[in-house]
Amino acid sequence: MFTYAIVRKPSESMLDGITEANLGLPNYVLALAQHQDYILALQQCGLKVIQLEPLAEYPDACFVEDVALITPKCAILTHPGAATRKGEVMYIAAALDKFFPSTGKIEAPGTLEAGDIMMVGKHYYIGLSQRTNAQGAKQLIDILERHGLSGSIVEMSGLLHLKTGLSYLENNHMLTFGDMYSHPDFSHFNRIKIETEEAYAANSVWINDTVLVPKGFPKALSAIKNLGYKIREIDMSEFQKLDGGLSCLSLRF
Ligand code: CIR
Repeated sequence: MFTYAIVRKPSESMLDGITEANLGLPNYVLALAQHQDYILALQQCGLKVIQLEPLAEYPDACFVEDVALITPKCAILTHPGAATRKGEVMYIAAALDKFFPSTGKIEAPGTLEAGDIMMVGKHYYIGLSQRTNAQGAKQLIDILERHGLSGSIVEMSGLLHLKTGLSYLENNHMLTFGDMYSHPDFSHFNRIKIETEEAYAANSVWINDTVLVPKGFPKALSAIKNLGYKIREIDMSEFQKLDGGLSCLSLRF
């Protein structure tokens, strides 16, 4: 169960965010409205939402999930692989200080973005991507093991982050897109296959028995409903234009 979420309001500079989506520039006013609805959805799941101020100098700073990993035992600051995102970390550190007496940290030459990390109970799967390298993953595994948790490295390709193609919905259920469906690391889960045209919905988020699902993906929606979850749809169109999925807009703990 989660109690809190941390989000960061998008800055107008989000128009300069990193993207390979080819969906055009986001509309800032619409993005703010979608972000407000995202916050409302978190609150409807029972979470207390901590809202951080926009950071104009960091266009991707609203994607807070990437700059820290919060576990029930510890918080870990990441070291983003994207050069323009490295500076976001000290700002999230300031916010986490209030909740966590000490935090671990990923250091160069390790890189890691927490969009590449999927939690399954006490185990953390870490995808190797353009943003997360093996040194970063190994550093994280060391920190996790010091806290009685575990981690393992997932080889993958063609995804921005591990959770771009994968979401754990608890109760052994997992959404999988593309190669992730047949990936041997996940063969023991009940894998739900997300179709190519609905790939974006592979990043959905379980929060206290509700699943937040991006709006506009009917097959994924009904597959998740069939698992017995309550559903809350959120229009994410303006964040999708920046390759941002549902999970990356919050840190949940
Ligand atoms: C980036 O490329 O870093 C941002 N435009 C999107 C980050 C999305 N993060 C995530 O899926 N965890």
